[in-house]
Amino acid sequence: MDRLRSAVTASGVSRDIWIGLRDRLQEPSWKWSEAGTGEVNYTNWASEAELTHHCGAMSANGTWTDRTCDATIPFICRSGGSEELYVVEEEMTWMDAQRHCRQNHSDLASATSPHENMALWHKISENETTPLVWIGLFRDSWVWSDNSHSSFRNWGPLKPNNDGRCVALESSLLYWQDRRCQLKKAFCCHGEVTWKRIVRLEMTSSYLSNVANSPLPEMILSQIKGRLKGAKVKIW
Ligand SMILES: [Ca+2]
Repeated sequence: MDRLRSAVTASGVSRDIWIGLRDRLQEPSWKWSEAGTGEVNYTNWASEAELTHHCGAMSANGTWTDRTCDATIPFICRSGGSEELYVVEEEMTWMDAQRHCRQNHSDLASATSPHENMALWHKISENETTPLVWIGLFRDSWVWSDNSHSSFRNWGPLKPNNDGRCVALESSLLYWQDRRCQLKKAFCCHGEVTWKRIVRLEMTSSYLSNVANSPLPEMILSQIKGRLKGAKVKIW
């Protein structure tokens, strides 16, 4: 997000710009809020058959349940690297809880294995007044155009508001919002950095008075081209 902001600032574009996230119009899939967690493989749903909402919470017995994301309940954050878990008893919506965790810790905690799930459950069980807490589980149908699995989302308040299936970074550079894909906007690409180096080679001959009229330069050039065959070198 910081690199994106720097690139947009450097470009001088002061309107909102397209980023590579779009709605794939398919069944939403579950993801973890924490970066680098990839697809959700391990699950611990109390009942998988009746999942209808878009945000995930952990019950007092360690199983997961889905809730509408606007529900206000306590939540559990993780601090990056330290593996430390923090239960925040203040009741918030899932999005506000995510924002709180990102600002004060690392992110809403995820449970990508039985071991991690146990750790979250133990932490939550320390306090009997929190029967249900938000964990970093959410589902959406947004996908990145480079097919990466990043679950990083940076929606502005009350976004997405379902008025478009493509995503733009707002001109404030703070948040994303959904916009109609037909709109024409500046955009930002990413790719590998290509380094270019130009080498100039000058040759002089002490025994040919008029090199330009001799076949020698062509012969030397074809020898060099032969040696550099296959290398990404342009000779002119
Ligand atoms: Ca919108």
